[in-house]
Amino acid sequence: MKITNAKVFVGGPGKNYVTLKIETDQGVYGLGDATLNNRETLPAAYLQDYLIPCLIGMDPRRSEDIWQFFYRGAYFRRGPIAMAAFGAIDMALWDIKGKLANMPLYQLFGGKSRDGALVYAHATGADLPDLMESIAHYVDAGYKAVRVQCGIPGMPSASYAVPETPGASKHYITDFSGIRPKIEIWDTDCYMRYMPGALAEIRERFGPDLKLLHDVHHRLTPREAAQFAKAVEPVNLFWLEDPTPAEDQTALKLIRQHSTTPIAIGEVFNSLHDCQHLIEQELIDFIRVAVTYAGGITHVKRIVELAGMHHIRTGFHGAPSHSPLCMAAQAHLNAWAPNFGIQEYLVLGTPECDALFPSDHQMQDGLFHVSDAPGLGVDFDEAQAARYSYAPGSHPVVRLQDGTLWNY
Ligand code: GCO
Ligand code: MG
Repeated sequence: MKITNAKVFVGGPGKNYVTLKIETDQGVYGLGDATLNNRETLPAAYLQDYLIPCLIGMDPRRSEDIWQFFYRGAYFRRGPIAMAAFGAIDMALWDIKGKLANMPLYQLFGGKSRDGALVYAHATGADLPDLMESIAHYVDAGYKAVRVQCGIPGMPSASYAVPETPGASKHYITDFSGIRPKIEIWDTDCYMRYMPGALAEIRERFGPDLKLLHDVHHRLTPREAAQFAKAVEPVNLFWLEDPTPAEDQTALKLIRQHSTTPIAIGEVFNSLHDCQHLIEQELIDFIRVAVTYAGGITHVKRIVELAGMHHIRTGFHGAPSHSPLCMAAQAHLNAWAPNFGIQEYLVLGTPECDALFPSDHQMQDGLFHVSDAPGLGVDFDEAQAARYSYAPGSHPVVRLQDGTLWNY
């Protein structure tokens, strides 16, 4: 069996999905996602210029050897661009494997460990009352877990992922007005003074059962993060995400020494080696890698298994930038993983997105039910894809009030 062709598509409804389609001499094809948010053309070029020419003629069933060929063969290993490109190939090869076996991928991993996988939605508000409304909306829709973010009084500009005016938008959307980023101004004191009390009010209003998550988005120093994690302990968060930038992994030790608030980290990691210290030292509770950014199913499965040996559960990244293909790959891992925790979930649901990526994955009562179709269980409509093209966008850049550059 041989790979005969591979194509890359960039674009989508309000997103720049990078979709790989691998075709074979037996008519079976596989689909993979290489969407690296706001840097989408780079994994697309990596695939197009360097990987696809080598892929043609390979046996698609040898997904392990192909992964090793590209990873070890690259010499300059790791990094989000290369790993997203390898991830897309790996996902597509697993998709082909599932179709050849006539089985959904979770069966190839070892079968289901649960019927539905717990997901969390993003509730956001320009201020606390606006956030309360957004949370109530998700609770009414049956969600059992919600990530909560709101505007902070005194904060010079809208902080991470929240709309500027109440009711403006319930989702954080990439700014597609061009490559030059918007500037956000951050004030740690305002955040530290306000947010623990706001989280306590949310817990008070929604009771003990609702799982509450909060994302600090790398904004605190280790000492501030330790203080914050300790202050919010009575709220009983499901997790506190990215309290500090995770390059300095010893920082996590200080947080652990001061608090039992569960910590989730890893959405910017792209390799097992980025997670290894945090996992082996048991400095986190949830690992947040995404199948796309971290080299595909083959590599992420290794991360999940290492995490499981250290009581760490999964909480795969599921920001709106991930295509339904990445979300499907994660859904199959979620159905299988003995140490599954939760899945961030925002992607599916618009008619345009469903038309581009038809599937019968189902969300019900806050649980994700993976499709039983062979492979990933998501298709890709090339005629629909022709409607879209790349639109340059960027993440904001964050500065402190005195102009000092900070972490987005
Ligand atoms: C999350 C993330 C995202 C990131 C985005 C960057 O928890 O979902 O923090 O919102 O900001 O993925 O590209
Ligand atoms: Mg995050």
